[in-house]
Parts: sequence; C-alpha cells; structure tokens
Amino acid sequence: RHDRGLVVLFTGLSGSGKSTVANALRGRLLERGDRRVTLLDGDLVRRHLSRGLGFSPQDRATNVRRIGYVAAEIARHGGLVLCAPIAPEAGVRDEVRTMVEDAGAGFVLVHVATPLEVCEQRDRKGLYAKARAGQVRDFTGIDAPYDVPVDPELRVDTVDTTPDACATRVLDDLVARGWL
Ligand code: GGZ
Repeated sequence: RHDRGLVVLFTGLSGSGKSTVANALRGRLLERGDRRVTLLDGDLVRRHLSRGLGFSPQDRATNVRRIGYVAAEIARHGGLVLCAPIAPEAGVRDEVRTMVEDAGAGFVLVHVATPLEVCEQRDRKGLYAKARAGQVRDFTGIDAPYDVPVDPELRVDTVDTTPDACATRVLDDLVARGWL
C-alpha cells in the first residue's frame, strides 16, 4: 500500500482554504522525504491545463475531469497527487474517484468545509462582493451550486483550525489509512 499511487482531492468553496491546506500538506510530505508529490492547484490548472475554460457547469466538469485524468495517470505510476479544485458536482467527483481507482491507485476525498458565511466574510479576493453585486456570474455558493460531499473520507475546516493543523489532520488520516 505504501508504494501504491494516491490521489487526495480537496473540495470546497472558493476561499475555504483548499489551496492553503494542500500546500501545507505538500510541505509536510516533502519534509518527510516523500518526494513523489504533485500538486495540481486550481489556479495553476486553469492557467495551463484548462486555459480558456469558464465556470459554466460544463466547463467546470471538463476542468475537474482533466484534473482527474492527469492525477490518475500520475498515480498509476506510483505518484502522490494533491488536487484542490472547487469540484462542485458530486457526480464529477465520483467520476474522478472511478478514474483513479481504475488506474489501481487510492482516492481520498477531503471536504474543506469552511462555511459560506466565513468564506464570504473573509472574501480575500473580493470575488464574493463582486458576485453579490452581479459583476461575477455563476459564482459557487452564490448563484452556482455546490454539492456538499455526503461521505468524504475526511472533513476539515479552517474556522477554528489553522491550515497547518488541517494539513496535520489529513496527514494523520493518510497514515491511519496505511497510505503513508
Ligand atoms: C467560483 C470562481 C469563479 C466562479 C472565478 N465560481 O478563490 P479562488 O478564485 O482563487 O478560487 C476560485 C477558482 C475556482 O476555480 P476551480 O477550477 O477550482 O473551480 S471548478 O472546480 O468549479 O472548476 C475563484 C475563481 O476560480 N473563480 N470565477 N464563477 N470560483
């Protein structure tokens, strides 16, 4: 199990802390000497792999499927992949799980469950204000849906847990499941 590939998919709202937690976890894994870590961050994926895609349900599904495909290929060869898109649709998240498991790798879904109210209050990029003002359309949690994961392997939130502490909880969970 220790040399099998693994994909950890962080899902959650914009501003929930997915990228920060995934980055912190990446740091922890590198410290441990686990060097086969690939981080497919939402922002970078949209700049490269998914350049040109928007935020319609179809484009989001394409974006998340691409991430899943690349993650599954890396995991097929023993890699450890962290991905952090919003991935709002439960059905598409399930497709990614199937792709990864069909590649012979493990899949762990982590719901970064920071509530909408908190994400909106933090509004670190000002996008929630723009969405409320109608300047940004189809914004997740405002006028676009987010399917709350029903049975994720793990749920964390950044309300009273720091991103570093969240990363520790994920790391501990991966160890407990025998992945590390
Ligand atoms: C949601 C949007 C939108 C809309 C731009 N809805 O907080 P951020 O800025 O850095 O993260 C959000 C990111 C979401 O892209 P993903 O590729 O993760 O989404 S998905 O999985 O649904 O494909 C946000 C920014 O892009 N952003 N417009 N309308 N987030």
